[in-house]
Amino acid sequence: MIYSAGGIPVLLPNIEKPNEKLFCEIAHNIDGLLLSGGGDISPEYYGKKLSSYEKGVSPRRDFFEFHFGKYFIENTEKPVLGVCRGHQVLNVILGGDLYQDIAEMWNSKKQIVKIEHRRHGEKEKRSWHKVRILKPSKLFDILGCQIIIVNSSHHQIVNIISNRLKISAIGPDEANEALEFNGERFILSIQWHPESIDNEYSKKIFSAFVEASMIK
Ligand SMILES: [Mn+2]
Repeated sequence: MIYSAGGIPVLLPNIEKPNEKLFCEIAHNIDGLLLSGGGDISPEYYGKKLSSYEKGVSPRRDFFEFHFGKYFIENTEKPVLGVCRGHQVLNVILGGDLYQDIAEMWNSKKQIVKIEHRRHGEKEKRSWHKVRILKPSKLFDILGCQIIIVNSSHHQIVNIISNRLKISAIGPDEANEALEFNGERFILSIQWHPESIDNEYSKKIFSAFVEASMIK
């Protein structure tokens, strides 16, 4: 998606014990940071204990993404795009937290609407649901419409939002489906997987990110 949008995708080295010099070199040499999908973040990064809910936790990946992501946000003005796990990582880096499982959200909100966000069935198919894009928002400016249908394969959901971010999309159950930076800088994250949806909306998200990355 990055390449199709005119950018050059580069994988970052997941060094076990990164230091600030490495962070500085990488941050200097890339134009934007994409935080991609993956397993659950260790809840120690948002002040909770590891539970039976967490799946696919990678301490090494968590350490690199949390510390490099924080360095990149604090020391550059370059764009950041978060996808799925990356959406959650961004919120955690900036001081927010997560429901460790959708069941926690259901229990805490006592809401009537319960929709499926998780993968389901024999082949672990992704669910699909509507999201409402809030406006004014950067995401609305990018997509140009208020309701879209997105895929969904997450069982954790953003709970407390970082005070440096604001909500830019919600699900029918008010689950947080997108966040963006309070301010001009391009920092945007989405809970769905646009890279697996072949439509205009997905292309617009990656094009906006690559375009923002090219501004010097
Ligand atoms: Mn969802």
